[in-house]
Amino acid sequence: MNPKHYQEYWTKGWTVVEGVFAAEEMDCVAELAHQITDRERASARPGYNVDFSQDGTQQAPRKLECPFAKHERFRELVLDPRLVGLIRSLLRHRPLLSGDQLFMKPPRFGSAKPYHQDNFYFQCFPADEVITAWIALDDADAGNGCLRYIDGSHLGPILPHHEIPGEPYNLVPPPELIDFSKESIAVVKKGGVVFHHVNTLHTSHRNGSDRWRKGYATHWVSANVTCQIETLNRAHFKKEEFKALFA
Ligand SMILES: O=C(O)CCC(=O)C(=O)O
Repeated sequence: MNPKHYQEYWTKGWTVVEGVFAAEEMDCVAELAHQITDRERASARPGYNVDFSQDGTQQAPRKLECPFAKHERFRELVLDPRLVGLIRSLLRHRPLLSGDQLFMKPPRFGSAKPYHQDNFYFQCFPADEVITAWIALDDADAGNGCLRYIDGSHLGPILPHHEIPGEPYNLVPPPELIDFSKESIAVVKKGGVVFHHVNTLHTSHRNGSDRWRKGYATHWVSANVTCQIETLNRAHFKKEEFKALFA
């Protein structure tokens, strides 16, 4: 871990490490994600797992849940020492995988993910021992809806979040509580990883480009982390079939 990344993570609440994986490795994983979302199409929830074009005539996958539990290849990627070593350095503790989700953001109509703090959903403490590693399966930039952060927001409180009408899966803080002057964009190349603290405010815009923007978000905690809601009850590292991977 380069000290610049460590410093940036703890000052801004996020950092980008380029070149963690090779582009070809990302293509294999992306292909697998497409195969699985194709298989799951019949049970996909519109708006949540699937995005629609404005005229409603086209649809494409938006989100694949729990890839780690669905295929060995995802497990190999997530547990790769190149990734786990970086997380361990930032977290300062042995990382345990709590959950994962793959955000697809299809070309032209991939929907926005509004501003939020993961810890409003997770409620895991101490927050400094909870981190997301977002693996770029495509080049991500402002054009195709890369991640955006409010620098330093991990140092503030967890804000109240309210449901967006018609989108029960999107909870957002009141905009007047967000300091938009501190927004930065997290441009990253395929194979790079964006790390963020669980309290950092982040968002991603709609994908108006003709390119995919796929990111595999993996959520990690240390063994000290506790939670009053069900987040950790369904954590991968606690599941009978995966326990040995985190022993
Ligand atoms: O990939 C995105 O657009 C959203 C990702 C996100 O909210 C997260 O990883 O916590």
